Amino acid sequence: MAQKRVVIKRAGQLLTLAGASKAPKRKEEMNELGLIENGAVAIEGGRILAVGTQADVEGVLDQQWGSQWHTDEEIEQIDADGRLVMPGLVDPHTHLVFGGTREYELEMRLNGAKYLDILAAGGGILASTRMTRAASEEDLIEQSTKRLDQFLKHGVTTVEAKSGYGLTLEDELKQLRVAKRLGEQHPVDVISTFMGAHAIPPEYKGRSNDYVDLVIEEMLPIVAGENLASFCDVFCEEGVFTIEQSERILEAGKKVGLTPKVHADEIVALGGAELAARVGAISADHLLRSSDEGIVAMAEAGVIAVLLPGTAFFLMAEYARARDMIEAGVPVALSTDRNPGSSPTESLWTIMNLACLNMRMTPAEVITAATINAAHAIGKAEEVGSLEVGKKADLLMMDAPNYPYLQYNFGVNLVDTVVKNGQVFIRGGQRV
Ligand code: IZC
Ligand code: ZN
Repeated sequence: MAQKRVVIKRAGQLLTLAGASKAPKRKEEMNELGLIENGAVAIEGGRILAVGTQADVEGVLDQQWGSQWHTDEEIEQIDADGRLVMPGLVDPHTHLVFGGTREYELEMRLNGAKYLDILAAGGGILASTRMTRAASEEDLIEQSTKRLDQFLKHGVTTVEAKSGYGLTLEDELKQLRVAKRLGEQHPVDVISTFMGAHAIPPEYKGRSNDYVDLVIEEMLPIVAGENLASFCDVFCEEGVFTIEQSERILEAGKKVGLTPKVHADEIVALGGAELAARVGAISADHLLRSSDEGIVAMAEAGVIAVLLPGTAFFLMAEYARARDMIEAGVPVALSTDRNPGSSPTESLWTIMNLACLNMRMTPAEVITAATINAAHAIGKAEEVGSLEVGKKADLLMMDAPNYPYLQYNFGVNLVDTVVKNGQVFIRGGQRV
């Protein structure tokens, strides 16, 4: 129960990520994890009541709960026994809700087909669109719940979820309603983004401006009016939406209260990073091909770079220039980009591993990028992403003695325990 009292004791390393709820970490700050040796965390009412060294937390509890709390059977006491304790992971970019799968495209790509050619031939996003349109809300709930279950097992306690496989008003609303229901009924919190501009649907082939008009005039006002999304995102890419079309959509989104996000410079360098800076986007995502000017523009405008190395890996493409971005002062976050085409994984640990080894981010930077900076990228940093008094009690106990170990013992799930809103949902790696 959310009201239950919980204490986690004897954490060998406790990573708090404290002190960055107001602004994301940049540059050298990304290496600061707020590490406390021999730490403890106390939880009440689903929120963090105390966090610090074991001695400090015990002192607070003696005062607040009375000195007999150690033996109180109503209080759940978790002995970390020297293991690592850290915030629940935040995944700031997923395409969680979709029908069907696209495993056959992998072999096509291994045989030389290009991602954008598959899309132009009516496959890719459009294949997922056909399957999503054909699915009922109940089907989508069932399929997406499996993915959320995997996220939870992998220690992800908050995800952003985009629409964009409906591409009609009704089918976009269906996806967003499913995302909302999932957030209500699943332990993982779901934050929604409207992405009607994910592809040009077949009915509008050759008439992309008419589709942009539909997104702006019909979809955006209803999505915002029904409070179904916080953000508006666009796939700004060659053969998909141009810079001009993307800017029109994002500006129209702003007018109805949706904060812009951009799929920027993923495959072709169109100037998506510059666009994100110009429209005041909260994040620009992908950025595999971004220019130096784009990186500087993002640093100056405070746009968060959400990097998705799973996509570079799975599309066999070059990785984003994370080091250049961090050195330029761009706050960097990481995400799975969970989607059926270019990154079919729920393991944010795999993503961190790729970021560490292929983008040369440090073991500390990747943790910052998947917790507090990720929370900033979805406007939730006051609630999640770090272990601080008053924040949601979303935390992980890892089967690891220290944080560098998380990048070292790769390819396995080291999550032992997941606490979400003060309740244990995973214990010993299994759902309880
Ligand atoms: O379904 O292929 N890049 N959108 C933009 C995607 C990848 C998702 C997909
Ligand atoms: Zn995406």
